[in-house]
Amino acid sequence: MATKLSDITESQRYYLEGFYEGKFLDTETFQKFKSELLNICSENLKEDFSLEEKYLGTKDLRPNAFEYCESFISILIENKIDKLVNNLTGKRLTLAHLQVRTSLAEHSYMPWHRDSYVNGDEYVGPIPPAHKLIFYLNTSNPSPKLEVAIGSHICRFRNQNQFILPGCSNLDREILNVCPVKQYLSSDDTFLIFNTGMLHSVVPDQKDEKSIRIIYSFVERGQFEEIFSHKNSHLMLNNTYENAIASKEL
Ligand SMILES: O=C(O)CCC(=O)C(=O)O
Ligand SMILES: [Fe+2]
Repeated sequence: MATKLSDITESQRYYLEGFYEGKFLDTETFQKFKSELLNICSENLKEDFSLEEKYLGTKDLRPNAFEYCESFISILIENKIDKLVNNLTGKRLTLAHLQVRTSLAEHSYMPWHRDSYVNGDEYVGPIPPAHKLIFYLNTSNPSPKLEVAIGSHICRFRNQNQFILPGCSNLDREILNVCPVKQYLSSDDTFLIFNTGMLHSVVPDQKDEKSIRIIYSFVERGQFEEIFSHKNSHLMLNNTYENAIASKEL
C-alpha cells in the first residue's frame, strides 16, 4: 500500500524530516516570556543572575535559566509543548535542560554538527538523540539563525571514525551535499523543534546584531536518570516541569 507524501501525519513527517515549526499562542505569558528575553539580551538582568561566556562571542544565563522567570516553564504548558513533543516523537519525553544564550558571534561557534554521534567505539551525547525546542527571538529584523539538513538524522552510519569537526564526520560532509537545508529565522513567535541527531549549524550573527535564543532539551525518562539527574539544577528543572504538567492534568 502506498500513501501520498502530502497525506502523512505530523509525526510521520517529523520522523522523515527531523524538524517541526510551530507558533506560540499570543497570551500574557508569551508577552512576559518575550520581554524577559529582551531584557536578558540587553543585559538588564534580575539580581543574582549573570551572563557568562561559553563559546567565543556567546554568553549563557547563570546560575540557571529556569528560575529566572516562571514563564520559561509555563509557556511550555500553555502551548501543550509536552504533548506536542510526545506526539511528534511517539515517546513520553521529559525536560532535561534549559538554556538561555546571547550571541554576538560573527563566526559560527557551532558549525555543522550532530549533538549525538558515534566516534569509533564511543558515543557522544544521548542515544537515541535528544529533541530540542529552540526559539530565537527576533530583536531587530528576522534573520537566519539555524540551519538543519532535512532528513540527516536518519542518514547516518555507525562506524565513523574520521571527523572534520566534532559531531561532523567525513561522511556527514557528503551527506550535506545531498540533504536539502532548511533555514530557521529569528522570529516574533515561531519556534523550531528538531531531532538533535540531525546535522545542524548555527548561522553567525550579522555585524552589530545581538541575538538571543532559549533552548529546551527533551529526553526519555531513563536517559534523564542516567545522564542528567546527578546535577541538582537538572533535577529541579525536571521537577518543576513534571509538576506543572501534573497540576495541569488535575
Ligand atoms: O544556537 C545555539 O546556541 C545552539 C544551537 C545548537 O546547536 C544546539 O542547541 O544544539
Ligand atoms: Fe547542536
